[in-house]
Amino acid sequence: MRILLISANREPFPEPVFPIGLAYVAGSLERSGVEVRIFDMRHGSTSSLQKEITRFRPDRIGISLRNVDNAAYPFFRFYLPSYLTLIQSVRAVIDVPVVLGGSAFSLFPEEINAYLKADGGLKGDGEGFYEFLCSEGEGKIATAERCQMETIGFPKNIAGVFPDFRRYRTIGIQTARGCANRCIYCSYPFLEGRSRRTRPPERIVEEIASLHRNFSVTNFFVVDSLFNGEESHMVQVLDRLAALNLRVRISCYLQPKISDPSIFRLMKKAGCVVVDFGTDSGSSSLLSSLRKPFTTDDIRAVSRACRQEGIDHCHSLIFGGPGETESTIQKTVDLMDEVSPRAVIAMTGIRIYPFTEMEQIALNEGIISRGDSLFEPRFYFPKMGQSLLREKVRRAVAGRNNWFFPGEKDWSASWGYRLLGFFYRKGPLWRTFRQ
Ligand code: B12
Ligand code: SF4
Repeated sequence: MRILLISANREPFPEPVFPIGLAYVAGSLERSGVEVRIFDMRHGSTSSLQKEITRFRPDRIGISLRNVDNAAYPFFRFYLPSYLTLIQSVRAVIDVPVVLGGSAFSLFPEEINAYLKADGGLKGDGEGFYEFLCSEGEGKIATAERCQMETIGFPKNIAGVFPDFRRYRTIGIQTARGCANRCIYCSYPFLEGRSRRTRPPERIVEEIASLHRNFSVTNFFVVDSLFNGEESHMVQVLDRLAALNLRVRISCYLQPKISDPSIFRLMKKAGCVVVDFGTDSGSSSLLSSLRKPFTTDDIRAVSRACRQEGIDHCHSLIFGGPGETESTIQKTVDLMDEVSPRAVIAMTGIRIYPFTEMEQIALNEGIISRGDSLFEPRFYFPKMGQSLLREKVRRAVAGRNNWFFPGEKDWSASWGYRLLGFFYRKGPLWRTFRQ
């Protein structure tokens, strides 16, 4: 069987992201004896896709849909019209089943299948794609079994299967799936599961070492919702990486809570020199209303430890949770001033996802009504409303040049931003901010 996998994502902001989901799907198909290729719409045109389809003559086409929208307010972007154009251009040259997957599809399977008039798809882990196709699954929407974490991995020769592989300056690596926390707005536990499933540390480090040695990859991003979701597992991975002494640079998301600050020394030794903390707020009352499992003292402690070890870090915030007021906004700004990270990335308003507590809160507060679709993005704002919230945040942050608001401008269309990305090649763009 021949399967062509297409990555539909073209979004360049905040950086083009390597389609790691498809790399793992391709790896599992290859191990099942399928002849597989990946085509990337980020780097290819419609006509080059059509040429590739005519040349490869796949028996099935799998399309990976990562993003529904950019989850940013007020400049939100809805990507489905571009996916519809893509699927129409596929149908114009071949008549084989076109099957969907990816995080966007897992969040809104029925809506997306109907919008794109596709031949069904698989929600959740894509490692079960071959079994899904073999059980005549196309035409249906199925939920994948959670896969065995020791079986996941890239194809043997990723650059052969995926010719555009070398065009990515940062390659994703996954060490675990799932999150046991219950932050009120978060869709990750729905997407990956409510318990944490870890990959064997030796497999993760082998993957990094082989990408480094065979393809000269030096920049990696750990795509886990939280690299430190299970600290002891993260430490095992770091220990093994540090022992190999590879010349690699690793970035990751962490929750701002660590049992022992010396772990940051180990991180640095392992090459993990860029950290993005999912901090959300600097106000204790907001942290508890969002159900964050850490305190403002934890935020202080991790920032201090990063500074001591020379680890570049940023804090990602969300303004506008239930109970946000002028005073909680000010507390957050004060805490960021105190801990002084390289950058602060802040969203105002919270994208409401299905199956989250936020959906229920928004229903109770009359922000959405029962039966409303959340497919086209809807946002939660606290009682003060969106314009006053944005105004108060703007005023509180005035004069600080290390703060960045992704939703306040259509950055994808900004040439300045693209040029910055072209010249700056060592990790996330927020590292270009002056401290
Ligand atoms: C890491 C991450 C980032 C990092 C990426 C860093 C990097 N260099 O890779 C950064 C911070 C840059 C980022 C940015 C953004 N992100 Co993001 N990100 C994630 C996160 C946490 C993990 C994604 C990942 O790589 N997962 C690991 C891979 C292995 O999983 P996967 O892609 O889902 O693939 C599996 C399955 O989906 C399936 N599958 C995938 N494709 C296919 C295809 C077929 C045919 C089949 C059958 C199966 C299948 O199989 C795969 C293996 O099991 C997810 C949340 C999550 N937990 O999923 C959000 C997520 C994908 N991001 C999201 C968003 C919105 C964004 C941004 C638009 C935010 C913004 N405003 O800037 C940008 C867009 C960036 C871009 N250029 O596209 C949303 C998308 C949902 C939505 N609202 O549209 C998510 C789901 C988070 C959320 N809010 O729920 N992100
Ligand atoms: S925000 Fe982070 S810690 Fe909270 S549930 Fe989501 S992934 Fe887990």
